[in-house]
Amino acid sequence: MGSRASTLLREEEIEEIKKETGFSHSQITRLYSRFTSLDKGENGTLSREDFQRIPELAINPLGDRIINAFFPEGEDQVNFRGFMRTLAHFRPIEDNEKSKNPTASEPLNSRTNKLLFAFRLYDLDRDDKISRDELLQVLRMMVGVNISDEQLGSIADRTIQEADTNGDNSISFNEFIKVLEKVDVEQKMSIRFLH
Ligand SMILES: [Ca+2]
Ligand SMILES: [Ca+2]
Repeated sequence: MGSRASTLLREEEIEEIKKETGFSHSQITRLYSRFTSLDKGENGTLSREDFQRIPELAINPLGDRIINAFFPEGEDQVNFRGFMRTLAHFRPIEDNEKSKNPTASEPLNSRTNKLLFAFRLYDLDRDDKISRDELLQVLRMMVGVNISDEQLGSIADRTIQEADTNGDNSISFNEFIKVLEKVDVEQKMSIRFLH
């Protein structure tokens, strides 16, 4: 495969990505050129190192976790399709999507899918529960070194106590949703992409 061929995006592929992710044609082609500029190996996929060159991720305390979310389990490369599927979680919900037919399949950028994405940033072992330990790890990444382990521990305990309604000492996805019921997740988890 020549590298020239991999720099072109076929029309059919754009249409498929449009359907799957809700991005517009021009957003897809712009994000594709961003993708290819990050693709230093010029093999049509991104590695973790490629992602680390994105400044917004490099400075984000959860950057490594977010990067991880782009990779299917056990893989260390992501293609453009997979890249777009993950990015779609951050696509703002447009007004005309809010009143959508409820029987249609849930779009990737719906509130529930945004929350699920956030939940998985915590749930490192993917057992569908956030344990005290997993919560502590994320808290530590977010607050830096100014807070003692003891204080962090009590924040984690309190958070779990408040969220945990079935008493298993961990936070399930449903419990997570309830905690964030009043939080404007749509706003917080949206990135304004280029138009
Ligand atoms: Ca877990
Ligand atoms: Ca629980």
